[in-house]
Amino acid sequence: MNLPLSDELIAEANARELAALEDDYDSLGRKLSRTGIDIDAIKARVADFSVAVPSWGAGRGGTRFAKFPIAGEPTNIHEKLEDCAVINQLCRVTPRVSPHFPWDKVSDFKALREEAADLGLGFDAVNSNTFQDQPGQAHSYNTGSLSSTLEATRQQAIEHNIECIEIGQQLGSRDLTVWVGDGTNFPGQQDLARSLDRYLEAAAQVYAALPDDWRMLLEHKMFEPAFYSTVISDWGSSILAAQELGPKAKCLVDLGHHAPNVNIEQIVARLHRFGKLGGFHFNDSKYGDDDLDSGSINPHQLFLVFNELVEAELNPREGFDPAYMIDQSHNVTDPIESMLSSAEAITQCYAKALLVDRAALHGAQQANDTMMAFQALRRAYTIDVAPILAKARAEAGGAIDVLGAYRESRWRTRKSQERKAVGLGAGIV
Ligand SMILES: [Mn+2]
Repeated sequence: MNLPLSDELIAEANARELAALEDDYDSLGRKLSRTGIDIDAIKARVADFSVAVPSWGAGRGGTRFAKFPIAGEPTNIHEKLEDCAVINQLCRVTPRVSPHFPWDKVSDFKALREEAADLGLGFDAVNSNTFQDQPGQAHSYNTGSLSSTLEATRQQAIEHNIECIEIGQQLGSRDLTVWVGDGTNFPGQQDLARSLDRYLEAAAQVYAALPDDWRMLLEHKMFEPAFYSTVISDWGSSILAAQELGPKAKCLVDLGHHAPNVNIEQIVARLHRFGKLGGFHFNDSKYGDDDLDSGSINPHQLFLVFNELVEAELNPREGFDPAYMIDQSHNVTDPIESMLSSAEAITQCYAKALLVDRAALHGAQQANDTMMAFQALRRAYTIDVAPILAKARAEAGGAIDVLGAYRESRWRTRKSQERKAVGLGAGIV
């Protein structure tokens, strides 16, 4: 393996932090043992946890108004993989990258898989793109893609998704994530029922091309780019489509793709109940699909989502194996720093959910003791689990202080001297 940062840099940074970490870890261990929790067992669960990072998240995002690139930003999939390797080397919870096509297209995918493996990375779900036109494309997606009224356009979208499956097989992926921007901006623009029929018929052809051990993850989104109606707008449309397509079709919940204040943890529980929870995209939002950093606005909601995911782990339904991924847009920060911070926030919420006294919670629920049921969650939420994560990271070769070690590495500055500049322009990602 050929990791991007030097092990000595991480070891030296850790040496300065180790005594304080041991002290904090031992103290937290004594506190948890008083309630019968073995901190080392929690640490082992945390060490097993992982979340994928999106290849496109390695670059700076933007809004439809502007994008402000930074010097040293990755310009192609090879440089994106390098940056993702830096993230994983420091935090040790992001060993897989979710690629996006055609953005990450190369001529030799076997070589790309080896290149990633050499950086300590594998590939997660492949993402198709039928929401924008590519140079030289025969049919525009300006009428939609899988639900377009134009048969040739639908066929092109089907073929693109099947090509993504074929690429994913070469990369070692097992999931195809399908998000379509299809929808309308005007009442009457399209028939609401017939557009779903067209989507289902086209999606069934993609589904038919799935290898036996593959899943098709349907990602719903309430609005944008379409602002009046969206074909797969909510978890209801998503689960109906997944049920119609078959057992390999599952629903993917993106934290940002709902109406404000929707109870997303309940959606997680519902989808799991029917064996249809296939994956989760982590981000945060204030107004809508803002793609803010995970846990930056509402960490308590993130904890409540993980509380349901841990409940789901304890009560698995058929094939429960959710694909966890960060999906956010880094418009004003160094994307590596945002993903390090987000991976930490996500793993913290997972660790806190593991600390919930399930017997106390379920007992209080059964006894209709509302306050004690809530307190079972609150007690876990208020525990500072940072020492558990830091120790798990350090034992896996990562950094105790991930952002500190990253800044010390001067990675971005060094890359700004090697990589060519990214152009200006708008760019929702
Ligand atoms: Mn998403």
